Amino acid sequence: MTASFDRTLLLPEAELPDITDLIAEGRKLAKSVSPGRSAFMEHYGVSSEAEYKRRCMEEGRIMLHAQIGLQDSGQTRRACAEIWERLDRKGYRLDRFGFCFDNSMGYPPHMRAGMPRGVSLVMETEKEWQLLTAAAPVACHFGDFVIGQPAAVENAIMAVEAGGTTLGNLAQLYTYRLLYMDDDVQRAAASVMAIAMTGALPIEVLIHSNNDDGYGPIFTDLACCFGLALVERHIVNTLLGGTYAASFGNMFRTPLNRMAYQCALARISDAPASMVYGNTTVYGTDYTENRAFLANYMTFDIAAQMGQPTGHALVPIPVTEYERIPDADEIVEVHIFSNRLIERAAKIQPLIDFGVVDAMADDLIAGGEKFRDNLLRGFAEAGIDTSNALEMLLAILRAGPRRLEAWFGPGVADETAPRGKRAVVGMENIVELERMGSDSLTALPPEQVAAIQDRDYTACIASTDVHEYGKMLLEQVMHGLDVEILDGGVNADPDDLAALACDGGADFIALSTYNGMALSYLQSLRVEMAKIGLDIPVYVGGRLNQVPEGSNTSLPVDVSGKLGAAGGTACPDLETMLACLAALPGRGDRAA
Ligand code: B12
Repeated sequence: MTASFDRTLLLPEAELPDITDLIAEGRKLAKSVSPGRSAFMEHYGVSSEAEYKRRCMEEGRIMLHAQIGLQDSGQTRRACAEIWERLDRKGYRLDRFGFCFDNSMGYPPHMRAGMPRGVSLVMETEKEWQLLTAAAPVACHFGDFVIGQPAAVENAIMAVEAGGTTLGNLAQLYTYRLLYMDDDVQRAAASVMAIAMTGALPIEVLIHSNNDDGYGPIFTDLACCFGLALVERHIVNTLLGGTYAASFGNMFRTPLNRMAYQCALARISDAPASMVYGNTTVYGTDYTENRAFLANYMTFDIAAQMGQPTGHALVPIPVTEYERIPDADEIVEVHIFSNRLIERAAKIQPLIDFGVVDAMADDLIAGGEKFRDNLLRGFAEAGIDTSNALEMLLAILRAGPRRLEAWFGPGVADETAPRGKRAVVGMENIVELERMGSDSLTALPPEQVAAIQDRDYTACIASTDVHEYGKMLLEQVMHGLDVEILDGGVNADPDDLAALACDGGADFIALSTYNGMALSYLQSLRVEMAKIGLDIPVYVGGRLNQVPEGSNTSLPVDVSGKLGAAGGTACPDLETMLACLAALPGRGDRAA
């Protein structure tokens, strides 16, 4: 089944930037870019990370990646050097560092100063990029806020000139909309140019796309996620002359799904891939429990790499990750742990039945190819030029995951399934989320249920950033309590959100926030609400923290205690908000 819609639904513009010009401009730029040499390149005598990865694949070496998320670039450099040295002294090798760039890095350089800052790394000068790649002989993965962002071209040039040869993150084009940046055409065009530029460089550059950062987590069928990776590969490799490298893992809970996805990627790609993230969604506040999850997913990821190397470096996630951004000690600890697992894995790998993994990989490939073919046919029938990378990227971005799945998903029709189709391979997080929602509803005292249902509430629900699960959970629970919902979307701008709540007659705003801007966002929202005379409760949940001005650790601190004074109600959990809602005066009472 394919969709039936018209081009103007997704591409209403009379004219878009000319794709031939964009590609030509990108290729011309490549001539003026001088690829730099990093400490990693000098140490291993390679011209790119891809070359190094191929060498490791031949040697059967399992590569490891550490994600580093401090805000200050000097502290980041010192942490990189320290982590590498401490592991080296133990006889262990760290292959790559991934830098968690701050979302403010996605704005074009001239706009950055006045834009909201999150908790992650900010690089102000060219020198800082150079110093970062010189800090340790470890490949530098510029995986976030480069490709897919308004600053794609500027950031890609900086990265390549500093010696970076893996750049991401194409999937973020769809989901990492920056606050106050509405121009998705510019964002997609900049990404097209940057990718075309990398394809014309004299060195090999991988275009990383973390499938979990894009629409992956919102699809209910993993085959759609794989299918979108196939579409992206077509866009990057065939339409733009770049080299696509798919990444995944944050959202993948079961070893079988992890192994099968890795195996399916190995079968469809001839270039080395970037990295497999550890499963971040499974962690909670208990470090001992987290260690059990860590050992579980790492063991099977290692076994999968031993069976079928893909060039993916594995990313063991520090056990503190649920609570806060991990520090150097925690990163060193998790790498020692993982190196010991690698040493032991050779004895486990032969015990695994790879036939089961292969069978699921077959399903993913068959389902993914069906998704890709449905999408290419559906877009073409709608009048979208499927040989035009800009049109393709924009159409995907604007269609969104729910429509893409409903239109092109490979599952058979099933009215009871969330998107009307039975998943080929179910997404565990969506299933888990639905379980959380129904548990919450079941556990709610009947008098609270009755009180909320009685109130005839309208809720305006939004997320301040890309994290959508908290919002989805809120929607499910509000729906279960007969609360009408105004959808404020994700990456919601404070002014748009205030206007939506006001125009839609919302009784309250429920805000989910994760990027370490809980307080500053609430303050901006209250300013916007005051401008239009709106005074309703604002419930805030998620990660209620922020990096304090002038912090010398650059780690975020809890701000829940300050939200009340800023006009919000801090909600450590759903129950806090539900108790407040049951106690609020009803519509009739307020009118009177
Ligand atoms: C899933 C996830 C992602 C996914 C999001 C997928 C998606 N489309 O939703 C992806 C991979 C895309 C992602 C990206 C990023 N992430 Co993230 N992510 C997470 C993760 C693993 C889970 C969060 C989640 O959704 N949980 C599921 C929800 C349902 O459960 P919960 O959080 O426990 O929420 C409970 C309550 O808080 C409540 N709740 C939630 N919201 C609300 C709202 C209201 C009103 C109420 C009443 C209740 C409520 O509901 C739940 C049940 O009680 C956390 C780490 C972790 N294990 O928590 C990091 C985490 C939130 N991410 C983090 C970061 C830094 C990022 C990035 C900025 C990294 C980067 N530089 O690229 C980007 C975001 C960039 C952007 N543009 O916004 C940090 C935040 C750091 C901080 N503030 O201290 C965390 C904590 C990881 C870490 N330790 O570093 N992430």
